[in-house]
Amino acid sequence: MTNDAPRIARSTPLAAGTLITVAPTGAETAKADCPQLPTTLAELVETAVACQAAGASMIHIHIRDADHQPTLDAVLLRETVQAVREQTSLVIQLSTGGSVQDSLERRLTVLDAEPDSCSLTCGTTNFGNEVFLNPFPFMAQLYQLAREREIVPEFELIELGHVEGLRRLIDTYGLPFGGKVHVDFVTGIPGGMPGTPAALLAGIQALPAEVTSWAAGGIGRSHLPIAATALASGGHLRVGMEDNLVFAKGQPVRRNDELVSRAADLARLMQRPPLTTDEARALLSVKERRART
Ligand code: KMH
Ligand code: ZN
Repeated sequence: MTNDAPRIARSTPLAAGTLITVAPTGAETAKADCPQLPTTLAELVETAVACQAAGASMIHIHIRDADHQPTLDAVLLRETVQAVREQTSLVIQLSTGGSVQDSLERRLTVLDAEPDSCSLTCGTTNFGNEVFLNPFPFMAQLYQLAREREIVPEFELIELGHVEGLRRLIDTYGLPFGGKVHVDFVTGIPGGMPGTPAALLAGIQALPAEVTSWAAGGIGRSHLPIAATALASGGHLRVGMEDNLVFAKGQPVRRNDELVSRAADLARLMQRPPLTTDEARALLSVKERRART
């Protein structure tokens, strides 16, 4: 035996660091059921600051109105982007998925708020008892609009078949703004791909060659096995109360930064420490929109 590092055959080159995205709010959980969910602008900004300190470098934002209901209000979206941009250096990603009740037209208007990034789900899917609509013409419109506005899309894959939606977008329209293709597997949604290592590995194998980075998150109790599988397979992480409200058995999540801290600890254990926000910006090729001081 020598002290040389063991030679391990790898099918996926391991990324050096880990992009940790926090999805703090979502559109599905009611404030009344979960008072610690950040739904006001002040709560969201405080969450963003704490999550950056804990190791997050991107935030996936859904906003709520004064009654804590999901909204795509244009003024509030702009205010939110501005406030998070002033208080943190996180990559700001706005959800274009909204809630299942939002119209396709309204979901396109999210880009008017000038985020760094936007989500783009690569196909229609069952979503619990609902249907989350993403017909190809809508995906194509969002893809082209994002490129026109110099916004980097994150391609959300909820079902295995969504890799084909992504492939069709790239084949038809070419690469997105910035030239990078970043994917996020959202696993474990009832009706989507299961939150299992086997399903995630199948998804990774099926990714188009143009993909430059990928992340994964698991809904509910699948979040830990999915995080461990992603880290071991060269992927990045998404965590947060949009996806998971239980920290451990009998222990509700009290704050989003608890989930980010645990993801950061896992990433460091795996020798893939959290990326800084500057490193995340470079990984995703986002446009610099922050005011120079
Ligand atoms: N709330 C879901 C219907 C996204 O943010 O782009 C859609 C969603 C995906 O959360
Ligand atoms: Zn979302």
